[in-house]
Formats: sequence, structure tokens, C-alpha cells
Amino acid sequence: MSVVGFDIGNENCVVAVARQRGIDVVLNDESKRETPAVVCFGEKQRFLGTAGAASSMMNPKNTISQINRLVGRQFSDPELQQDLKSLPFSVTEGPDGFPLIHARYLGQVRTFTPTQVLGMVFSNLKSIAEKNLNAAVVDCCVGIPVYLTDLQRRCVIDAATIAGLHPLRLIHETTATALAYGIYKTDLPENDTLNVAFVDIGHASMQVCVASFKKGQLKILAHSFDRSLGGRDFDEVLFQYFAAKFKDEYKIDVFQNARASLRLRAACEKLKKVLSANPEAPLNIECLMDEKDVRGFIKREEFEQISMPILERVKRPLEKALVEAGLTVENIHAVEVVGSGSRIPAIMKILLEFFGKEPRRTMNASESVAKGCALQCAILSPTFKVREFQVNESFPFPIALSWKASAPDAQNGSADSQQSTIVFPKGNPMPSVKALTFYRSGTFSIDILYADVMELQAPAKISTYTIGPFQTKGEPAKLKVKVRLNLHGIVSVESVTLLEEEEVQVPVTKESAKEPTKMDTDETPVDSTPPITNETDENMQDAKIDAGTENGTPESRDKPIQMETDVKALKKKVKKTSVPFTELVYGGMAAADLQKAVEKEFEMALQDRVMEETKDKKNAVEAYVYDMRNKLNDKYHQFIVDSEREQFISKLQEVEDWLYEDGEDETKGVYVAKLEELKKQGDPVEERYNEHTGRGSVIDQLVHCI
Ligand code: ATP
Ligand code: K
Ligand code: MG
Repeated sequence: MSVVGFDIGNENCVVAVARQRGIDVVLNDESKRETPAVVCFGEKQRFLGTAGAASSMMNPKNTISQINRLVGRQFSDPELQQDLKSLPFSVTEGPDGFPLIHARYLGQVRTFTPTQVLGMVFSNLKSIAEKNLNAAVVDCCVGIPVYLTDLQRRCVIDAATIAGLHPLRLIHETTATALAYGIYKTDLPENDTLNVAFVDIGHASMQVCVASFKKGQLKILAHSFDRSLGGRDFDEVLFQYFAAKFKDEYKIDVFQNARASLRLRAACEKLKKVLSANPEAPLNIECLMDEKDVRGFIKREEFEQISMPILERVKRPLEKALVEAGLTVENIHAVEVVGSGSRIPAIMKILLEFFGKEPRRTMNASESVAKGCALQCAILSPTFKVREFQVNESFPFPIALSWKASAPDAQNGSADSQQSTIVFPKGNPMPSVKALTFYRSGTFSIDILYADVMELQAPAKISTYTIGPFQTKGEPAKLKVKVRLNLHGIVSVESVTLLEEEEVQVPVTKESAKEPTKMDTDETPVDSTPPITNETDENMQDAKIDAGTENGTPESRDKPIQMETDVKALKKKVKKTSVPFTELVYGGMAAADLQKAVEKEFEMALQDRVMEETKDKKNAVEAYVYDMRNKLNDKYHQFIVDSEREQFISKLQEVEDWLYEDGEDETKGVYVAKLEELKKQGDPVEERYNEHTGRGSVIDQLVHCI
């Protein structure tokens, strides 16, 4: 069982693994701790991560970045449309209203869903983890922004599934950071709480959470965010500034040239980083456009001036988090800042002014999320022993259930009137199960929706459940619907149970005789306000529902069984039958499509591997040619007859020429055969040499012994 945490950012991904001695961030093939969230499609293979980022300038139209921004969002989403303006690849609206990405791959333009591309990012991170652990990785925890919708959360799980991963939990990124902060703290109070604000500013978004800590646990008090405030917005400010400047000074319009735009944007990101450490910075790009070299310069002060509209927005999520936590800045013990986007000094200044205390960087700004995810995975894993630490998560969006009133109820109101109730209010603990009671005569449906779409800016409806068929005996049946908000923050109907009253003969013991048989048989549909109960334990739950029903008929109420001496007595019991239901998620991926995507990813990964191996084999032929030629002229010289040596050297030359011409682009098998062919000739020479030098060393040893 693997214990791995993944942080998939809009710019950078980090992989952390649990080992016996602790949590480690692992290195990728290029020995980097951060891996770009980039997929580049090529003519023969994909280039993922660092390799993908390296080819982005050469192949911008087929290089997909910031994929998180597209996953689980409708094409018409205004935020998505805004994002597309600065992304160089082509995206269109698919038949289902969701975006489709177009890229040239294996010689033709193909389309991919954002979930598929996210699956490719996962696939790359999975292989990074596997190479480090030297074992298969399946179980993992994945960090997600707190603002992801139900659909986006489902998409992240689908993407992980496509890559062959099984997320034990999607955990809010700031919660992961809070966990990584708290679990190592040995000085947490036992009888008091310590409130800490965590601020994460990444490439595309900002998230805040306020958590209260005490010994052995953390409780999230509030989450807040700005989905579109991150490092890239500052890049954009600089980009607009220099684009206008260069238009003026050099008469070039980078907006007319995709490559020039891309290069200027990249240069602006670098410039921004330089400005974090220096009061001023230059920007020089050779041959940006129309064969013109451009030179620019900006002071940090001026950068802050032109960034004012963005900087002003930083305070809002801070205020919101405090209000929702019901705290003032005086109650905040410490402010921890993570995310590399927060390295801008002006942001740190805003945080200092707002909280009235120096924001701290105790945590590693780029690694806290991945480490927190790995810790969470270790906590959930039976194979790891982790210090006892409880994470009490809070769900950021209120969730409602909505249904059509049943016939008798509709007579009171208007026919077909829609009714709804909030099942999970904002701040509800996660995970959580609630049960609702409905009285229905036939198949009916329930919608799960967001009670407040303002903050989320997503379509209100999440899913529709059609419940039935079920047996009714003349009167409306009583149905218990269990709704689960799971560990990932995904809401679904978990079960529907038909509750029927039955009279059964039961042996009477002293205890059961004393206990009143409680049963509600009321016929009044109560679904205008169905009793909602927190589900903890199956038996306790039933007690709660029954207790909450007010209109029990007299016969069924508190009827103690009197004859204690009887061996058998009639007792009313509740018979439970599970009722079938179907789920329709708006925008989800059908199981069959997911299976196809899994196979497709497997094929593409195989193709990548074949191409990598082909490259390796080709390099091996080339390396052999150089090595053997050198040795034939040097240490192997006397172990091969002159004529044979000359023939072999010219053969090596032939192969070298072939590698640059006809053999440039061959299959793996051809290179393997070529190497074999050369070795057939070279191995005997090598053997003769080894034999000689080997014997030599044995003689040397004998001499020494004597
Ligand atoms: P997100 O959290 O939005 O999904 P992410 O996790 O990939 O994105 P981070 O890796 O935390 O984001 O931060 C990346 C951002 O930080 C980029 O915009 C990058 O330009 C910016 N950045 C990195 N170093 C610095 C620096 N020294 N000064 C200013 N900004 C920086
Ligand atoms: K990151
Ligand atoms: Mg991040």
C-alpha cells in the first residue's frame, strides 16, 4: 500500500511520500522538487512535466498548461472564457457544453477532455512517485482548492482513476497545510485553543483558512478564497505594461504574434521574481518580433503602483475568513503564508497591516500542501503509524435538497410546488450523513443543489436522483433517504429504505416488555419539512426519526406490553427494505467512458515509454560506436589483427553515418539488432583484452603474496 500525497497546482506539482522516518518530497527525473503541470503533445509521444515545459516555447499550440482551470467547468463559464484568452492552445465547446482541447498528437489533431489531460498530469506524478519508492503507487491523497464544485471534485477523482490511482481523500489544500503545521507541534495547549490563519497564494488563486489547534487535533473554523487572484495576475499586469511600452517605442504589437506574446509573458514572470528580491529590474528580449531586440526596465515601486487593482483584492478573503470564523485579528495567534505567489513583498506588507503581526513562513512555501496530503494518506493508511491527530474539516458551501411536493401536500400549496431544505449548511463537518423521511405513493425524484450559487458561480443543480419503484399498501410509503457528504466533499444519495410497520410475535423478556413500542404510523406527509437528522449510528438514527415525528396515532403510541408472564406477544416492528434509485450527475463522466479513458491513457503511456526506450537504444548504439572506436585505437589495439581492426573501424563509421541518415528514426528493435551486430564483432576483442588484463592481475597478486 502506497502512502503518497500529490499537490497539483496550476503551475507546479509536488509529490510527497511517507517513509518510516518521515515525509519526503521526492525528486523528478530532472532532479527537481517541483514538476510543471504541463502536457506537451508531440509527433511521436507526449512530453510530461519538466520535459513538457521545456518544449512549450517550441510547440506552444500543443502544450497544455493550467489544466486545473478547465476541469469540470462549462465552456460558457465566464471565468473559463477569461482564462482561455491567455492560453495558447485551442479549446472549443463539446457537444455536452464542456470544453474540448485540441492538440496535434501522433500526426493528427486530436481532442481531449480537460479531465483526460489532468489524468496525464497524474500519470506523470504517479511515475515520479513509483520511481522513488520502487513500488507501485495506487492509494494516495490529493490536494484540491477549497472552491472546487461537486463536479470538479468528481472530475479530479476520474482523472486520478484514469492514471490508475485511487485517492483515499481529496483534501482542501489549506487544510493539508494546517495538518502539516499542527502535527509536528509539540507545544499545542491541552485546555485552550490556538487560532492560526493560513494564507496560500499560488499561480492562479488565493485561499485562506482559519484553524484552531489544540493537543491532538485541528478544527477548521473558516475557509475563504479568491478563485482568480494569483501570481499569474501580476505577470499579466507586467505583460500589458511592456506590450504597450514596446508598441510605443518599437512599433511592435505582440498581440499579433502568439510566440512573441508567449516569450514576453515568460520574461514578465521572471521579471516579477527578480522584483521580489530587488528594488528594480531590467527586461531584455532578443529578437522579440520583426527582428527587433527590446529593452525595458521597471522599479518595484512602479510595479506595485500598476498592480494596485489586484493588491487591493488581497484583503477581501482575509476579512471574510475572520468574519466566518467569528474572530477578530486579536484572536489570531499566528499567520502562516504559503504558495510561491505570496513572495511578492507588497503582499506580505498587506498581510502585516491586516493582521497587525508579521506573517510567518515557518512552512516550506511550495511543499506544505504535498506534505500535508502525504500525512493525511498516512493517517488513513493501516500500514502506517502516525501520531494521533484529528482533522475536523468544514464544508464551505451550503447544500440543499429539492423535490416536488407530493399530492396531498400540494393541495395545501400550489400543485407541483417545488420544495427544498438545506441538508448541509455552510461549515458542516466533513464527512457527514443526514437522513430525511419522505412519504410517497410512487417513484419520485430529488435534486441535490447548491443553496447559494453567488459565491460559487456554478450551475445550482448538482444531481438528480430518481427513487423507486417501491411497494405501497394503499397509503403513502415511508421512505428514509440517506444523503452523504463524503470525505472528498462530494454529495450523493447513499441509500433509500422503505420502512414498513409489521406485527410480529416475539418472545417477551422483562426488558422488552418495559420498553414502549414506539412506531409512527402517521399518514400526514411531513415532507414540507422532512426531519433531518445527523447519522451516527444506525439504531440511534431510527430512534431520532421516530422521536421527531409528532403525529403518531394514539394506537401506536407508547403502548407498553402488560403481560409480563406471557411467553409470546404481538409486537410492532419496522421492516426495512432497500429501494432502488438512479443517479444523474450533471456533467459527470459515464462509467463506460471512464473505462475507455483508462485504456487510452494506458496506450499513450505505453507509447511514451516505447519512444523513451527507443531513444535510449539509439543512444546506446551511438555510445558504443564512439567507445569502441576509441578503444580500438588505444587499449584494444594489440588484441585485434590490423586488417580486422580497419574493417571494424570502417563498419563503425558506417553505423555512425546511418544514425544520422536512414537510421535516424528507426524502431527500438532495429537499434537493438544493430547493437547486437556490432557487439558480435566487438565482444571477442573485449574478451581477449579482459582475459589478458585479468590474468595479469592474478600474477600480480601471486607476486605480492610471495
Ligand atoms: P495554484 O495554487 O494557483 O494552483 P501553484 O500551486 O502551481 O498554483 P505556486 O507554485 O504556489 O502555484 O506559485 C506559483 C506562482 O508563484 C507563479 O505565479 C510564480 O511566478 C510565482 N512565484 C514564484 N517565485 C516567486 C517570487 N520569488 N516572487 C514572486 N512570485 C513568485
Ligand atoms: K504547488
Ligand atoms: Mg498551489
